[in-house]
Amino acid sequence: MFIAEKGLKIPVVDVDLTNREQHGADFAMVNPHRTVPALELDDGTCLTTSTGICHYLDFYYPEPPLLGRTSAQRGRVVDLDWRVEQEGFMAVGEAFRNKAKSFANNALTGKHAYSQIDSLVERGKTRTEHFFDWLDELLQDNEYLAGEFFSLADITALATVDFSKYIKVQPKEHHTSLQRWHNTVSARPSARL
Ligand SMILES: N[C@@H](CCC(=O)N[C@@H](CS)C(=O)NCC(=O)O)C(=O)O
Repeated sequence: MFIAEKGLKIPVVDVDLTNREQHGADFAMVNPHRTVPALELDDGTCLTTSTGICHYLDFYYPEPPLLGRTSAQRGRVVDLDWRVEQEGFMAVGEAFRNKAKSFANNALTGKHAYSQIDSLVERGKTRTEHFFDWLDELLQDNEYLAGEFFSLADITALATVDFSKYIKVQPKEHHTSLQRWHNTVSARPSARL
């Protein structure tokens, strides 16, 4: 979504996670942490987190700005993006990965085998509900997460809210600001790719 918002064309190589391609020798050379996305730079080095990739791309292609225009805006966007990833994305992941059979020995990403912990399924769901409460409150006073402008924090939050359908936790009817924001950002052409 970030790449589409920037209007960039970057060659994409799909990694088949359902067939554990991220654990194969080829992908381990790209990203030893075994997660997607990864971005290979012209000098052959690789960036291995969405945060690193988005900061890199924003520096080279500043328009349209997706990390804010001022230092204060940038600080706010990065602040929010980190919180969304930690308290939203990781919460959904906690509920999802500790339940899905395909993750029986990979409850955490990466090369080490971590077994599932049943009680983390419910905890992840509860954390996701609390995340939605927080998001709704934030969006009562803000059109987008960081204020009047669309940013990386909105992209991470949209991915998180959409991911939450897999753990059967969705924004509630009373989350009217969250629903309004979700409709707006989902309607962007970049969200439909
Ligand atoms: N935003 C994080 C997310 C990384 C992440 O959790 N990626 C998942 C897909 S959304 C993955 O690669 N999973 C591999 C696996 O489950 O083994 C990052 O860029 O590092």
